[in-house]
Amino acid sequence: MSEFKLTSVEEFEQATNELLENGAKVGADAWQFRVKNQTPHCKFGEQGTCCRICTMGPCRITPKAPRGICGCDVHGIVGRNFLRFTAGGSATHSDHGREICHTLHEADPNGNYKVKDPEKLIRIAKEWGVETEGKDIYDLAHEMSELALLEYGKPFGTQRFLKRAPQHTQEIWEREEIAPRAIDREVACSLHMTHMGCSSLPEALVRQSLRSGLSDGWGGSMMGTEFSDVLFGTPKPIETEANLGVMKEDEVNIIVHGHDPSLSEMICEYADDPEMIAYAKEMGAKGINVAGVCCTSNEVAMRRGVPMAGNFLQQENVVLTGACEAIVVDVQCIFPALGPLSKCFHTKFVTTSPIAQMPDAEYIRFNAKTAGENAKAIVKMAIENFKNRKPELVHIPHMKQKATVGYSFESIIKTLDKVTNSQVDQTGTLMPLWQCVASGVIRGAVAMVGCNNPKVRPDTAHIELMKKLIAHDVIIVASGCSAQAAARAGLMDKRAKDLCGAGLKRVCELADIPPVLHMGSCVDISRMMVLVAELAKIGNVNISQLPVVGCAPEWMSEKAVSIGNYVVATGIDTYLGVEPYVSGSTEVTGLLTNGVRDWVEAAYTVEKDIDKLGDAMLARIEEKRAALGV
Ligand code: XCC
Ligand code: SF4
Repeated sequence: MSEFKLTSVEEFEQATNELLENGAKVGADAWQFRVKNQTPHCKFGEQGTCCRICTMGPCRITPKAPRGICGCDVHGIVGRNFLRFTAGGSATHSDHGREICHTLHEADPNGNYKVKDPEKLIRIAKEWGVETEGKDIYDLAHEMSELALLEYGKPFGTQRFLKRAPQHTQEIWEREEIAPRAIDREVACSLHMTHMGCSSLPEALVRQSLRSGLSDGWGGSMMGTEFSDVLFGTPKPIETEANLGVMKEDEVNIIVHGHDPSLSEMICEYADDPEMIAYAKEMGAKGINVAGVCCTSNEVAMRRGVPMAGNFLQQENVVLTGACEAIVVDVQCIFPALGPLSKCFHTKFVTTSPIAQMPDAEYIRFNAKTAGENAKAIVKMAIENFKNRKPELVHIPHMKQKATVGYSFESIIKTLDKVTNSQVDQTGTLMPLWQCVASGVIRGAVAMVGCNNPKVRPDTAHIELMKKLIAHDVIIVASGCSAQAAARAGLMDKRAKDLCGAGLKRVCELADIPPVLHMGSCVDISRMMVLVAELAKIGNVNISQLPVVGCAPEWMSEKAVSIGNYVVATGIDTYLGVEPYVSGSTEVTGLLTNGVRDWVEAAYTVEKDIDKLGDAMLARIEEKRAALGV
């Protein structure tokens, strides 16, 4: 085996520059150019001080004009904008979860979608108090999907999965009136509260932001994760590769991009179909290669080992290789730029969801009933497009790293049994992890999540922070584009253990894991919530006492704010490397970075200097350890 070396951000950039040169030959645009046209950004937007929720405005707050026409002050305006931002993210994640529940409803032993993890379905059914005895697994699936869908609109009660949290956390949520009710209600309530003439009190707006976030993390996202596992299998450790070098010069390259695994799973099925492979060969290709971008990539990497071509800010790069026959998208994080960009090459840009429709695309409407035919048509279209490739425009940067992925909560527990040094027999629990943390072999854990953002040199923050943290014996769980950054750099190669401090290195060796564990897509941050909940229970402490923090150093989307809010509201301090649009209000900023600690025992820290961000997290972890007396 060749010697192990991380891929550096400089190497990433070199590859990107070559691709931009490739694009220049055909007049391709790219985000790197558009950023220049958009800089400097609007100050009012950046600070959150512009209100346009009624047509008396838009109102912009300045020293000369401290109130909008209705009299709303800057704190009300910033708070309302923040809540709307959160609600957007919460709606998006949760609606993805809803789609999965609908797919579950279509599950059929002879249909497109099967129940691949019946055991998990039964486990959740029992958790929800549903009778499972003697029931056909498909009947149970349909019953569960209907119950799950009711979580979106039920008139009374709170989210079912809240019961997974430790008692103390549940009490906080009740006491602070942030226990999320029906998911759609929290989103609608957020829009209602921010309508002209409703809430302008920062406390009320921030409180609802937490509640709406919680309806995502412990509601819609959690159902999305759990029922995806039921349908497509619960991830187990699996080998894969990451970076643009996973694309193949002599094969049909199909890139799946977006979030919903219902589509990408089907594409993978058909790409493996002997009939399709034979057809590809007939068309002059050696085979069919599926690779992914963004979270749908994480989904199929976790379950099938499908390679990860790149993360968010690499989506244009896959087309710029000139070797992408089709980029097939479902929902979320898809650049509308892909339409015009694809036209510069032979690439087919295929949209599939009524939720994400874009110009300059081929729209093949995908749904659970026709999923098989749809996927087959898409794969065929890509195969037939192979001959249209222009060889002079093909440039695939030969850069990739090995990665072991697939660390669902369940597989983490299984894996950890290998390091158990427990006196009592507690196999199948997080006891080994707790012991590693309590003894100091591992100092703590950081959940690294979120996007790329051109405001940060792409991937630098993710990669540099991870390197620093693992060197200090802090284990990383990662998801979303952060996980892909890690994989592309090589941090999910088990050999990255050599970059760890002695304690973490030992754990990596015993458990045979990389120091950065891929927990999945962004809805799978719900897996991290389950992990901390169980760790707190087994250590008999509160979640907020654990030496664990969350970090989104390059985040950009509304979803990321919704995530941040539920992570904080779960009692986990959260560190951001990009500022949310709240700096215009001292009161809202004060609440988010400090005030909410009185409610939920955690708060946000914003720090744009990567090094300082890392130091702050390490200091917080050590503070928590000291307070625990470990
Ligand atoms: Fe999107 Fe989920 Fe962000 Fe990546 S990390 S850019 S939200 S794909 Ni979720
Ligand atoms: Fe202006 Fe008030 Fe209308 Fe907002 S709600 S646009 S601050 S008048």
